[in-house]
Amino acid sequence: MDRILGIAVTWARRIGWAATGLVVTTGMAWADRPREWQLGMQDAVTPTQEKLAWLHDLLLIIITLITIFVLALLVYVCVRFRESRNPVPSKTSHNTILEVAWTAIPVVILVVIAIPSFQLLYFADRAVEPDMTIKVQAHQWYWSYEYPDEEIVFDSNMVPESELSDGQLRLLDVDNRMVVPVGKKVQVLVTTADVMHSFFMPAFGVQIYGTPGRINETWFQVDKAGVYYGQCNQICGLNHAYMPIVVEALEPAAYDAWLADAKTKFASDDSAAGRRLAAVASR
Ligand SMILES: [Cu+2]
Repeated sequence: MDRILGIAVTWARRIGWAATGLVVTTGMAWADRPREWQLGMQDAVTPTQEKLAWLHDLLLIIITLITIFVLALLVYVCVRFRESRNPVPSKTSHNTILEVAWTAIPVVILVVIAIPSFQLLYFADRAVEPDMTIKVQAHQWYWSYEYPDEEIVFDSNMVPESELSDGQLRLLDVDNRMVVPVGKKVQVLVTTADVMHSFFMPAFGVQIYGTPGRINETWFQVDKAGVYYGQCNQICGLNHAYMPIVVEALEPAAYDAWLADAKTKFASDDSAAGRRLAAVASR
């Protein structure tokens, strides 16, 4: 099954790449973002998204087989039992074996879907022994990222169209990226300072609501260095479309260098952190 899925996915990706017209991102490390005429999902860079893609592919096969089967039955019935071919209809109204089968088989199919589905829900829910924690706070209309262990906190605002520099993506690039080390389990705590928002990173398989007065938990582990793009995907007001998320995954040495720099640039002062907490608590 894995092999068949693998081949199907490889071909889906090839078609997707051909359709994008091979957008060239020269001089950049691996990056994933929405692409023109994209088919399918972004490439997985976390274990969660790998499992999500696998489940999606499995469901696609199951639903395709069911649809073909039902369509074939309908066509057969329309042709075989049309009035000219079958002028005297049968009065049959019960068939025990058939009725047991069409109850039991769907149940089996649902169980086959439910087992990996629940496994994945629990897997994605929370990090077991995370390496680090990042607090994500949503605002109308930007994000702030806090690294409590490193005592840094900073805001991340979209780069307006008029200020885009070469290679920056319209509506997707930000002034300050969230930066994480490759291969480390990052616990993510999400909340909001005002209305509901949602932290959505397609290549990570992460989508979690920021709910006023609550802290929601999720995690990711990026296995490939690069720049990844996401967006708020809970309608949160006028500028909902202008609060993108950019996460940069760096190799450990580069991450340490970023951290040293960030500690001087973004040192959290207690009054600002206190104000944020008060804003959340007062909701
Ligand atoms: Cu939002």
